[in-house]
Amino acid sequence: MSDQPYDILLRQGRLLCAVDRVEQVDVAIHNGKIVAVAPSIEGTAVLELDVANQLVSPPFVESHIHLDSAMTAGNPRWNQSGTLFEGIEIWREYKQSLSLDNVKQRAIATLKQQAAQGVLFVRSHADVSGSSLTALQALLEVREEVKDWMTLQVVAFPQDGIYGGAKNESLIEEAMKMGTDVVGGIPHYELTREDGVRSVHRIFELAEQYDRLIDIHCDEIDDDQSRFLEVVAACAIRQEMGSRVTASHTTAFGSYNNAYAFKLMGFLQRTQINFIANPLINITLQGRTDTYPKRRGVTRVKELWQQGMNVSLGHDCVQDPWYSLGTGNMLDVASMAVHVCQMTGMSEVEACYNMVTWHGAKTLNVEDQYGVEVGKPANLIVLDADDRYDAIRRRATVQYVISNGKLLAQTQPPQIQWKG
Ligand code: 17E
Ligand code: FE2
Repeated sequence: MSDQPYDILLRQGRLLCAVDRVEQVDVAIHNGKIVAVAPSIEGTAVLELDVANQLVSPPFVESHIHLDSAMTAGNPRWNQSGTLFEGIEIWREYKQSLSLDNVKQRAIATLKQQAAQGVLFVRSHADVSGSSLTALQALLEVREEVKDWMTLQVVAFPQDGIYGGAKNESLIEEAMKMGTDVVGGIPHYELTREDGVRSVHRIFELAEQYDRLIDIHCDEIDDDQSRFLEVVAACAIRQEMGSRVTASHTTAFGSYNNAYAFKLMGFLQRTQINFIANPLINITLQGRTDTYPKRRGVTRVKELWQQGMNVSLGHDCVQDPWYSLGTGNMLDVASMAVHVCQMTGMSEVEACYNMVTWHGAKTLNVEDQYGVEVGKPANLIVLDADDRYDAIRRRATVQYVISNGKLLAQTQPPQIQWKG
């Protein structure tokens, strides 16, 4: 480094490493890159931040959200049954009157909320079924408009099924040509089991033809006979696409009998596919047709993680027909996973933090751009927390968000004035 000042110097932060270790370091940032990470860095900076006793972490990764429907809760009506399927019907009504500007404005507002809370990588689904590609067009434009501060991947997601409407198969192919990053699907909601199997094959075909990643809403139902995950596994093994493939939700895996689950787990380990669980949403959507005992309706997160599979966590929804709450905070998601998946051991709590950071980066195939390491793009966050456990337990404030080498957002942690 010359005697020129750095752009940003973080002083004495507690750096979270991918392995469960915390080191006290200074971090120097210049021209959008991390240029030094060391116990003590000489020199000055345009902006020096004293982050002693605070946690320096790579940013949160939101690996699964639907930005096209975000912030529409209650429109045109509330989801009374609380089910996935009523949510799809409400969205089908809402999407009749989608406009480009309306989708863009809600998506950008949601992305800003996420970024302010430390999320700098997002994978969003865009519904490409029905009558138009408005949602997709809007999110592709948003991807471009936010690219200086947010990495956004867009999935072509046929909410009504690739074979659930006359035009849907051609719409998803058109979406590939328009430049989506990922091809999606929803085999458990295709009209027949055979259509479901066919849809998975078609998705793999499109991914190969257009050289795209795959992320399928798979078996998001409490039906223990919903078994499209095995079809995804078979295609991933045969096409050798494992790390480029993601199975989202897979909630039926929580209902499979153990003998079948055991066999399936062996197949899955051969695939190296990624999993995304959405515990906030599936703990509320699933189990709705049960009386008691009532199932949790979340996939086998702990067991997949224990078997060495890559599992990340998504928020899935922010104020939409499926889930009316949410602010986009990934620590809410990690906290819910700790509870619902019973990951309360210390290494399990830490794993839940990793599922909203490193594991998400792996799911998105962005590991080469991700991490607080010299030479990488300067994307990092500073949390008002001691470690992973403390961050999740207190849903710690993200005090600084640095994106591409610039301070993007700053939040003051709450201060209690004791008046006793
Ligand atoms: N669509 C779907 O099929 N599943 C979901 N969880 C959401 C939308 C939010
Ligand atoms: Fe979803």
